[in-house]
Amino acid sequence: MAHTYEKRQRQKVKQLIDEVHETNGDHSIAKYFPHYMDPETADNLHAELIKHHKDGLLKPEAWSFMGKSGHTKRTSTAFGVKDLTYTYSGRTITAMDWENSPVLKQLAKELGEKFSEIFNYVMVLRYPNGEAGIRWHSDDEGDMAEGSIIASISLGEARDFQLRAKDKKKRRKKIMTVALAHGSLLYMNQKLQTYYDHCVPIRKRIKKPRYNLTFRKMKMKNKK
Ligand SMILES: O=C(O)CCC(=O)C(=O)O
Ligand SMILES: [Mn+2]
Repeated sequence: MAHTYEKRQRQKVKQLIDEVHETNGDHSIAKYFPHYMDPETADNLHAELIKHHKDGLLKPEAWSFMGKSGHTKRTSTAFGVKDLTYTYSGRTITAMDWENSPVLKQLAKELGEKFSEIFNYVMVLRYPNGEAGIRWHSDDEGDMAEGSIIASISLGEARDFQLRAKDKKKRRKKIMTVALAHGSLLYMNQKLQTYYDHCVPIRKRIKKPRYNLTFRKMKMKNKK
């Protein structure tokens, strides 16, 4: 059973990556590492994130749209070079110093070595259940350093992650979906953000939380 599931996941991911390569010609790259973390390391990191949540470090994100406003079901926070900011969808998330989360600081170092990148910021998102998602978007904001890749780690309940070409003519098979597993790593290069959008769709049958960490390199001028 688990074997069949794994096989299906591998096929889906292969399809996702092949399609990204096939449709690009612009060197957009997504790579998925389903077992990046061994189960014990993943569980320990998950426990650490639950602790950050219980300590009240994650906050709901404000939104306003066409005269309406509210808060997302997701909560978020960030760690990194102290006071480095990231503004997206009209809200700014300011990093707490890495020293507030030594585990994330260490992971930033490891991932940085793996991908030859200097990650100075990690955004932490918590989806309390499948009622929370993130709409179609790309992470191509001006705050990100030129050429910065994103290393995305998922913990807790697996959630579907979708990719589609921004260019409607290139969408052909439309949407690529992969369920991001506990302890997995998704690598995205910056060109992927230029040519593709991604989202985490709402899945009402999912009742448990999921955490997502996106390690990024921000422009250093973005300090408060
Ligand atoms: O939760 C995810 O896997 C994606 C999160 C995301 O797209 C973002 O933080 O920009
Ligand atoms: Mn994103």
